[in-house]
Amino acid sequence: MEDNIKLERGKKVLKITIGYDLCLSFNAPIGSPSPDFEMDRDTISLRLGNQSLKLDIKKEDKKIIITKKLGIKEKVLGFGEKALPLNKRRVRLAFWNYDHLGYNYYDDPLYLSIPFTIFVENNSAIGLFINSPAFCIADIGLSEYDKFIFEVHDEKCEIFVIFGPQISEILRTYLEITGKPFLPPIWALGYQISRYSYFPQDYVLDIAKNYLSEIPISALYLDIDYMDGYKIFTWNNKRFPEPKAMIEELHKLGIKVIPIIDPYIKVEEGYNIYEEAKTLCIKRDNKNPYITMGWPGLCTLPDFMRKETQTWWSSKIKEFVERYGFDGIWLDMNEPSVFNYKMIIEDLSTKFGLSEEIKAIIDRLVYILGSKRGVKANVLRNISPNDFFDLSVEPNVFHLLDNGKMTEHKYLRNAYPYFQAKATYEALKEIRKDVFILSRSGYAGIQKYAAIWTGDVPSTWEGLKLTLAILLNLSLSGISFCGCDLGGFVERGDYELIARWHQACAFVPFYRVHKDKGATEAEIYNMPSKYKKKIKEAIDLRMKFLPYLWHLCWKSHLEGEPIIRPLCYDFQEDEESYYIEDEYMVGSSLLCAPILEPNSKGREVYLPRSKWIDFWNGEIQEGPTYIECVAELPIFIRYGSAIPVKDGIIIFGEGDWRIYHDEKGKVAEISYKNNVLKQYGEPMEIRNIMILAQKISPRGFKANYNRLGTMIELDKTFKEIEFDK
Ligand code: MIG
Repeated sequence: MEDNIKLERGKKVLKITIGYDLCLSFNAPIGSPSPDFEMDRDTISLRLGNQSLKLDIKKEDKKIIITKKLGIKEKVLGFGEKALPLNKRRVRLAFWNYDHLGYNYYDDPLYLSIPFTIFVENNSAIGLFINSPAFCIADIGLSEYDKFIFEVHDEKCEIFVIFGPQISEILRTYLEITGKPFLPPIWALGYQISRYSYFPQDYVLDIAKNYLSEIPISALYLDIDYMDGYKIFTWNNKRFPEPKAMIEELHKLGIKVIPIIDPYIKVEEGYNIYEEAKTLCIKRDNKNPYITMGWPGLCTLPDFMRKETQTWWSSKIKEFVERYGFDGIWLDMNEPSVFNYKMIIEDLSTKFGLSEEIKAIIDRLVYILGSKRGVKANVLRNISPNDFFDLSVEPNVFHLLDNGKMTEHKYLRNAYPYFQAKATYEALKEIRKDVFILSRSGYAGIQKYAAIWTGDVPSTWEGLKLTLAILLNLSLSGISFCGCDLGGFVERGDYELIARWHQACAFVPFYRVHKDKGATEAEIYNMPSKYKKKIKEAIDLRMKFLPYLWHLCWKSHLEGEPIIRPLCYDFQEDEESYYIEDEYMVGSSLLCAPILEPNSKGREVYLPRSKWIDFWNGEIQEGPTYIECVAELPIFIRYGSAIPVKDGIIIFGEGDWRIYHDEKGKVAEISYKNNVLKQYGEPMEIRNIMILAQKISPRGFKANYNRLGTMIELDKTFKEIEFDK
């Protein structure tokens, strides 16, 4: 390697900087222990405790190539939003934010790029975060079985090697580097509703009221049709004659309102946003703006890589949110995704004089073929940004950076949504106590600013299964507050699928129903009662566990722990746990094993090493084991858990429990066998306790209980409860 390489030791981290002037740079956490290392030409050998790692780092044809040997049983986890199993082997992944309509298993890339992975071999984990927002490729044992080859298509990057040996430690350190997840407002855990699009105004109010007659909802989203000709920061006054009054009324009903905002700026003389932003946009060359096609037709895009643009955007967001009283912002198309294929249709039209009708047919055709977009991660082939030309900004247009340098899009595309979310976050932070942003695209670090949903997943059983895998991949990559379109987005599966989807995601942090234009009307109040009942039960169950989810949001925010996670996070030593992505842990205390097949009454559930209690029937199981379980939504509580729920606390574990509370009757501390289970967030009042174990009885208060699973009402005077063995 040449000499423009810098090495810094940090707490359990070695940071290797190659080149200068990265547009988004992160610091290694300060402290010890820090790894020892040696460099011998292209090879760097690192060691900390009994963990070691060897990386080859080479520069070749304007690329940086990082190589590492892969063990036969080595697991490769993370890498963000990937439609792949937890353990990624024999695949080639691209990092290029991409609008992937109707994706399926192994379709790659998707909307968001996170070049962070965790290797696990013999129960020992090491993390690797390659910070480059440029086009990158990870070849994980595809071209050579025993090699991990990461290509950065640029001459600069930062490489963070993160030592474990626990997966949880690595994730925590990664979040110290890139930033802890934002703390969502509590309403963001509620049931939220959306479709493409709710309008006009009266209909929006009707929908809200119809929902409320069935189930509480916490937020309603306005998709692109609220705008005037898809021009951002405008209103369609015909559809929404009094937006302010409408929002006020929704607020009175206890419903938050969140509008979608795309990045497109319509090229239109006299449109104030265009006039103001003209000079702040991505450039075709030194003189001209980059003009492309987006929802409003010909448009340009703000160049978020520049402070000046961020400040401008923040001021627009502030103005818009304050004027109408919105409660959050939904950022879509921010990969950024543009309709280059429409430019081609326009070119054809100019050449051959196509009618609007023919143009519409071609457009529809491309939309349908859209599900064939992207590339397959398990097929060996060369990949370049040109593979994604149909919907991506051209790789060779320019961003003007703060240092005055013009830099091509391909070197920083993946960081675009990061800076947009940052500017949006900073705006909301100034005017709102609680900030909530939902973003489709993102990059490492986006977790500080926004929640992420998994975009346009097909409404199929495959889509449902896939969604769980993607959410777990996101969770292991620092995106704690993630979710999906409940029921799927593209097309519309049957009611059974929609109901199962609501159950499967009952504990998923972001819980919003959403669907495509043209998809069958499927608001729950219009559903057959059988399915409506199931969905309502799923929502009730979620609401029961809301205090636990809230506690986990705090934990994620303060300590960098994922809210939902794959079994291998809590049971790293368990080989089986790396191959299970149809079950998930909710914090460390609850295991959810949803039913993901049509026409089934139950499923086989894997329970890792621990004692577990079936939440529904109180049966105790000893893991590791596979069991047959018949339930609408199988859930299990782990031994030694205290879970705060709406009407009390659920505890499972024999003997040695102590629960203390303060003068207000709020839980101050729970300890179990000398382990303190700390409460985060707003401490809860304990009115009831559900004891899920036969062999304990409380001391210090009187209670009539004996039936497993019944809540015991407490006498409010106690200060401390102790449980006998
Ligand atoms: O080109 O705003 O993923 O949730 O409803 C499609 C319309 C644009 C894509 C988003 C979807 C949203 C839709 N958008």
